Amino acid sequence: MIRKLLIANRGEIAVRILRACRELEIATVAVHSTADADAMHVRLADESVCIGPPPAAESYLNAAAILAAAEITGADAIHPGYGFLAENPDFARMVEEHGYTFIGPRAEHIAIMGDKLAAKRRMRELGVPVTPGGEEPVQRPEQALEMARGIGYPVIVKAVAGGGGRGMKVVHDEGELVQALELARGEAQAGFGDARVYIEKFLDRPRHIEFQILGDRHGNVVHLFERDCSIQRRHQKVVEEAPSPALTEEERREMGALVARAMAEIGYVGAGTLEFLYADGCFYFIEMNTRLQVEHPVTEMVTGVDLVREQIQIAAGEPLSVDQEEVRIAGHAIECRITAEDPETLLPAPGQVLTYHPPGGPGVRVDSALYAGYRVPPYYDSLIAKLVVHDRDRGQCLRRVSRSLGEYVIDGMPTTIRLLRAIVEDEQIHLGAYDVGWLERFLESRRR
Ligand code: MV4
Repeated sequence: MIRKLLIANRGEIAVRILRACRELEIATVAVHSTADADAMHVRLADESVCIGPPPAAESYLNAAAILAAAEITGADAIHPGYGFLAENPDFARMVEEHGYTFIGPRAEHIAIMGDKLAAKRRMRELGVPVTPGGEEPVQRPEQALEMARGIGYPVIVKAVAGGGGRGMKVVHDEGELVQALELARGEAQAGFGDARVYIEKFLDRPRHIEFQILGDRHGNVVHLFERDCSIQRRHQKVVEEAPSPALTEEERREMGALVARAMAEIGYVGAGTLEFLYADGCFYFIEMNTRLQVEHPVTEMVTGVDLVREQIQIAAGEPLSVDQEEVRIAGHAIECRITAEDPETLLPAPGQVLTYHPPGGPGVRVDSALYAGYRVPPYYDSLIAKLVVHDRDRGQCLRRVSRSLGEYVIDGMPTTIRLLRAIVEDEQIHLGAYDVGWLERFLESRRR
C-alpha cells in the first residue's frame, strides 16, 4: 500500500499527480528548487522539501537529493512525472534499491527502450511493424553505402541514443551519404555521448500516431487507442488529438490489439506509449516512451480512464481497473500546449502573470500550475498550460477549442494562444489533412 508519495517533478505535471493522490487519499511530498519556492505544486502538496539551486542538473535531476527528501519525509513511493529522471533506468533501480516504490515500468524495460536500435529489434521480434532498414549501428562507410543501396534512397541517418528528432540527417542520394554519416556521428557524440548511428528508409510526410498502453503486475495489458501528434514544430508537439482523423475503425482496433499483445509478451508494467510513423496506410514503429506523456489527458478525455490513478494503483500491485472490452472511445478530444514564447521568434519569454482567467464550461479541462501573480522561472520548460477539450465529434471539438482559447486570458507574458487559435481554425486542420511537416509550412506561410 502507498501512504505517502513523493513527486519528483514540477509544474503542471506535478499538480496533475497531486490531484490523483488527493483522490486516492495518499499524502503528498513536493520537491522543489530554490527558483520554485512559490510554485503551485509546492503550495498544493502536504509537505515540501527544497532539493537544490535553480539549474535542473542540481535539483530535479539530483537523484541523491530526491532520495534524501523521501527519507526525511517518510515517503514510500516516488512518481517521476515526465522529463527529468522519468526515463533514467539507474534512477528507477536506485529508488527500488532504497526500498521505495517507483511509479513506472521495470528498469530493464526503461533501459531497452532508451536504446533506439535495441527497441526496434525487440519490436520486430514481437511482430510490431518497424521502418525498413538496419538494426545494427553503421560501422564503415562502404557498409553504409551497401545498406542504403539495399534500402533505397531517400534514407535517414539516426542516432542510436537519439530520439526527439535530434541528430537526424536525410540523405537523398549516394553522393550525400558519407558526409551525412560524419555529421550525424559528430552531433550524436556531442549531444548524447554516443556516436553510434543507423540508417533506415526515409518516409515522406508521415503522420505521428502513438498508442497508449497500460500493464499491471498480474500480466494484464490493455491499449487505450491512439493519439495523433503530427502537429509539431522542431520536434515539439503543439496540438494533439484522439482519435486520429487518419485511421479507420479497423486500423485502430488491429494496431491497438497488436501493441497490447506485444507488451503482454514482454511483461510490461505501467503506462507506456508506442510511437509510430504512419504513411500510405502503414505503421512503422519509431520509439517507445516508458513514462506518462504530456498529452496523456487526450486519452483520458475520450476513454474516461484516469491514467495517473492507474499508474499508482499498478505500482501498488493492484490489477488494472478496466479490461480491454471496457475501454471505449467516446467523442473526440484535442489538447493545445500553451507556452510562454515570443510569437515572432517563438523563443521562450517567461514573465510574471498579471491577469489569469482560464476558460471553463462543458468539456473543458485546464492542466496548469499558473496563478495570478506567479513568476514563471526562466530555468525550465516553457509549457505553462495545457487546454484539453472534449466534445461529441471532431468538428464540435475544434469549435469548442477555439471558443476556449478565446476565453483564455494570460497577461504578463507573450503566449502561443493566438497561434493555437489560428491552427484550430485552419481549413486543412478541419479536414484532418495534415502530416508532421504541416505546422512548419503553416508558420512559414504566415511569415510571408
Ligand atoms: C523519421 C521520419 C521519416 N522517416 N524516420 C523525428 C523524431 C523522431 N522520433 C523520428 N522522426 C522522424 N523519423 C523515417 N524513417 C521523419 C521524422 C520526423 C518527424 C517524426 C515525428 C514527428 C515529427 C517529425 C518531424 C520531422 C521528421
